[in-house]
Amino acid sequence: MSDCIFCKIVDGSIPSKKVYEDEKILAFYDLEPQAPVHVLVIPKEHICCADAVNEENVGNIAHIFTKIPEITKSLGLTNGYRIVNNCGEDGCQSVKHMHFHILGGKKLNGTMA
Ligand code: D5M
Repeated sequence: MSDCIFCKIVDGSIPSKKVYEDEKILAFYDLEPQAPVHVLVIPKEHICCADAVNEENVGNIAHIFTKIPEITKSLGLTNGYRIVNNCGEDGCQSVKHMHFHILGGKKLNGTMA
């Protein structure tokens, strides 16, 4: 999508600090970190949010989860981490390209909302 900032990160027209990339997914540091380690993992395909996951594109999302152990190990997150996905207005999703926040590097607080 031409006006999507994460699609622009995928095509290289907006720079990012990459931590992992393959043909289906990209992981890069969040610009506004909310934990000592804060990385976003996205499908390269533009999927707006969890509401738009279907049988055709779910392989890209599944692939993210198969790579998260490798990505988190490379980030030194050997004692756990949190995965967050915000969806839509009430979920406070600000970038409308599906992404998973990986947060860690300290004992995170226990509240979810
Ligand atoms: O989270 C969207 C996240 O995306 C938020 O934590 C900031 C981050 N962000 C926005 N622009 C960039 C760029 N250009 N690089 C890296 N990180 C970025 P949400 O769940 O939608 O609220």
